[in-house]
Amino acid sequence: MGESGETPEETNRPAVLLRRSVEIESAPPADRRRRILIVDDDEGRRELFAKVLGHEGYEIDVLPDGSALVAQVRARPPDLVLLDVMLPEVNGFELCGDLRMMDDTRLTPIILITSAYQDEESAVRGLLSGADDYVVTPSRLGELRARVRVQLRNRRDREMLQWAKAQRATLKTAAMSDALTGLANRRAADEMLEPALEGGEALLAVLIDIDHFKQINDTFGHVMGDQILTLVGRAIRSCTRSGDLAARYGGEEFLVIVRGASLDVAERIGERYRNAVRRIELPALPENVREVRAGAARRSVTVSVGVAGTAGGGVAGQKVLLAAADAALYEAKLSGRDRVVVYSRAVVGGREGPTRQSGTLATPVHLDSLADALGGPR
Ligand code: GH3
Ligand code: MG
Ligand code: MG
Repeated sequence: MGESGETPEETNRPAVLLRRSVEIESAPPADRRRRILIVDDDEGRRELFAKVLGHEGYEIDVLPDGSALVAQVRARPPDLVLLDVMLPEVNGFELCGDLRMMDDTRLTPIILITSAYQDEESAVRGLLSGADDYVVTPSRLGELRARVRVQLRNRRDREMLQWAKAQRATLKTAAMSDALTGLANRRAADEMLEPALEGGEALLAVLIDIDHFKQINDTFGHVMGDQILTLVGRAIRSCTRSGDLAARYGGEEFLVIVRGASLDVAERIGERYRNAVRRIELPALPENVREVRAGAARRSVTVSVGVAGTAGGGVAGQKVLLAAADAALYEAKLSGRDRVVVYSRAVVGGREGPTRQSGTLATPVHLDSLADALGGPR
């Protein structure tokens, strides 16, 4: 998917995809008709098994030997394989090993067919070669039916368990994601921040807020507003390193947690995000709002960025870190928007407050008063 030339529909994709995947996972494995593959060189027995198991309601495939086994399981994956031990050329033990090596059949139940005159050793060897069970035939057909049923029941239990696990993972992902942008949400950001700060990690909190977003909504409508939010989210994601976390932290506010970085690089990183958003091409507007847009003189989306860090003149504690980033963001808004302000306690003669690397402080904010106002730990 290219960054430019996208239609407004495409820009909504992450949210739609997320919702759809949740829906797909919510259907448990279907109680479909199970398919059994019988591999036996004795035609009479093959037909007998096919008839007995067909009566049980299973779909039956048959093969006289192992030569076409791989192609068969790929074309029509069985839910269970009934495998004769004594086959011409390649015997059942080896075929059993082959099936266990293939992704398609690694977990497919295999029942070996041994004849009454074969000894215990062949049953043991069969089980050790990867079979799940064996049955002595053809005399004990009731037992064959029961063993097939047990294996298929076990398989179904496994499938249900896998489905439940996948379901849980999907729900967890959804609970940690922002449906509109596909980024992490506030909860995910908080859950990442807390242990990182407790562990004393050097990190930056980069708070990014869209400028005049209310005006964008008022001028172009909420649908376009949402599309722009999605595009901003994508721009932010595109410059976030793996291991860092980009989250939609509030309505039109984003938080990036940059790990292993100190305030020395804060401004550069903030600028990276500011510029990424500046480069966004706005979606094509419907005819009737084009004139309004020209009148509104807003041809690009801009953001203000506040950065605070825990190392090199930084602060400690989650609340204070975020409040410091917020104070820096506030300063960026006050001093004209579309800019980056870094909160540093080191820069202005030991005074604490948000500061731009160049320029003067418009509103110094003291960490003490910040923490007091928040009533939390520093
Ligand atoms: P500033 O430059 O000071 O940040 O101005 P602003 O207009 O961006 O800030 P303000 O806080 O006044 O308004 C934020 C707006 O963001 C108001 C709200 O309707 C809009 N908004 C918040 N969440 C969403 C959303 O999910 N979709 C849309 N379309 N708009 C949203
Ligand atoms: Mg045979
Ligand atoms: Mg805003």
